[in-house]
Amino acid sequence: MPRIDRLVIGIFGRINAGKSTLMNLLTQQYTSIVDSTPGTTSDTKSAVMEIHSIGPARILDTAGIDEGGDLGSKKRAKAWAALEECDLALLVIDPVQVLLSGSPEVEESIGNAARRHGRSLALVFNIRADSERILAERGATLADAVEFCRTALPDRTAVPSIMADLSDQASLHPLVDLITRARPAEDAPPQLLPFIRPRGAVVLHIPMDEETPSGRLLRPQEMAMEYLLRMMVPVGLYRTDLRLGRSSDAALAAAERSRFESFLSAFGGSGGVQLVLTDSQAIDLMKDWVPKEIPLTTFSIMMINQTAGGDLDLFARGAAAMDGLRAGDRVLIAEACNHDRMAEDIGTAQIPRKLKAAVPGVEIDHAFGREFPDPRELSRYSVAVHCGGCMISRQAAAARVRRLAEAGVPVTNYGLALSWFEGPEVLARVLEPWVERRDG
Ligand SMILES: Nc1nc2c(ncn2[C@@H]2O[C@H](COP(=O)(O)OP(=O)(O)OP(=O)(O)O)[C@@H](O)[C@H]2O)c(=O)[nH]1
Ligand SMILES: [Mg+2]
Repeated sequence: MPRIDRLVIGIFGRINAGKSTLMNLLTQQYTSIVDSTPGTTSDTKSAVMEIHSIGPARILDTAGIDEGGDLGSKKRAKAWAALEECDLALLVIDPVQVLLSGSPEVEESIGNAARRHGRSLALVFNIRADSERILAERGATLADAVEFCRTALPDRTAVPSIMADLSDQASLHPLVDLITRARPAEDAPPQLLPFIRPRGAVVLHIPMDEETPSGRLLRPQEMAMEYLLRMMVPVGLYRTDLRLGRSSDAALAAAERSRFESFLSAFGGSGGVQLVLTDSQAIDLMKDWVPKEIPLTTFSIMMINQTAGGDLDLFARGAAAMDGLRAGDRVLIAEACNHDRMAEDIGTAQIPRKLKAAVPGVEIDHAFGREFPDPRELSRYSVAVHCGGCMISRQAAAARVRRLAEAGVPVTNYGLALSWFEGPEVLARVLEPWVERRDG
């Protein structure tokens, strides 16, 4: 499954402003239910599409953020989460609705939140067939109403906007044009393995345990293979039997190690292999089996470097922060995908076991799937350990990192944490290929 970098467009506004109407106009189908009942959209509705002249996009239609009560605050939390992870926030404003309500405070809070999270913002004034007539009855004009709404917004003259009747198909063109103008400038994602050169082979070490799904390889493994083949780099695939490799029977363990060593030597000695890229959970074996002169790193470090836009340093600092963990400190283990968890699952079994052994008395919580604590809840943690994030978008991963930064919580990932357990030299070793690149 290729990783498609989609532009994420979020649709926000007060109840009944016409958000779902906009969703359906953009996707050109009845994606979201449109109804005059206030609060029709509850959960965030997501649709993927190709927008001509823009490319692949994901559109998020959210609930109105101004609903009261318990359900209202649950809907609001979902909408704010969508705001954090979109690239561009479209704020749908019905100027009649705002003027009649007497205050543009809902629009103001969305504008402020977009600014606080550094999201690009554009305004869509939804002008209905009867908007002008209703305003005229109150002695106001459309221009008055629009100006009234704009006063509430940060940088109000600079925010791009359109006025359109969203129930009219003819509004599609100006809408796409607005998105084109307002979308943030693209920064190219960093290369997957930027230090690789078209010379020696790269060995991908894929041990496959009982959790490995059959019928396919994992996404990071496929991505690495594709990247290396494009680079004309020879790729060696190798599977260790972890049970044998870790066996207390020295002869069995030695035999498994020597099987790996003969594989490496088949490439013509250490000069023939420019990197061993391993599943992080096998770092305990690889750190000894891979000769020191061959660079060694892990799939999950590769993934987090790309997902974090090259800011691997942040995660290295998070790993260093694990040195300061003491009894009673809380650690959050976060995993972005949902899978059924087997006995030796990395997030629920391996890392907690090693962490408790390394720091007796440490407390561990988990966050799985799409849910992620807000900065207030996060501030109780001393460190967060995140998975490679291969199943969530770059934007969603970045939103999590921002939440952690806001809460002042150092963050690291599975690969770095598993290397940290093996000691400072091993941690430095798996980071070295990435550091070299920055110096050179
Ligand atoms: N005439 C006209 N009606 C519109 C327009 N936009 C929305 N409506 C109507 O306004 C009502 C609410 O529209 P929705 O698109 O469901 O609004 P929403 O913002 O998604 O509402 P919630 O999900 O309840 O927050 C529906 O009855 C729509 O038919 C428009 O541009 N022109
Ligand atoms: Mg709706």
